[in-house]
Amino acid sequence: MMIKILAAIVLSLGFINFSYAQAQIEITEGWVRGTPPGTTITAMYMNVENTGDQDDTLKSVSSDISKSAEIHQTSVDDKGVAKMEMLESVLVPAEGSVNFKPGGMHIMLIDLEESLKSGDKVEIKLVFEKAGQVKVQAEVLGVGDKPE
Ligand SMILES: [Cu+2]
Repeated sequence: MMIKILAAIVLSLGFINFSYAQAQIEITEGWVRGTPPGTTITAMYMNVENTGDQDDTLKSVSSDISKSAEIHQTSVDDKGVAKMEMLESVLVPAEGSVNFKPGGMHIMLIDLEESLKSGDKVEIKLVFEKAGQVKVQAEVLGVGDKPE
């Protein structure tokens, strides 16, 4: 009986240590581009900072305001044509950060339920391999606006 209790204590201590060592994710500067009427797709941008001492990976994204969401990378090919490709995941290095910004990586919100007006707030859910689910409140900016 005593051995069982000791084992339980050791296991729970091990678990606590493990959770302290996990990656810690902080999202700042989250914003979404507003949409003109009739547009059903837009992009969300943010800065993802990993303050932990282990690498973490963004694995999936979703939102309540769109039927689907994808991680995209915009790139310009050798003919000067911009195109977007879908990324399966994004590595966020320990004590590092990844910036999602116009012309680079973004979260594509696809099949919006309604158009997004400047000043609206939307919630985006990010799932990281180690940090788990992280919710982001992002402000909607005007169609042509840039963040401050
Ligand atoms: Cu895109």
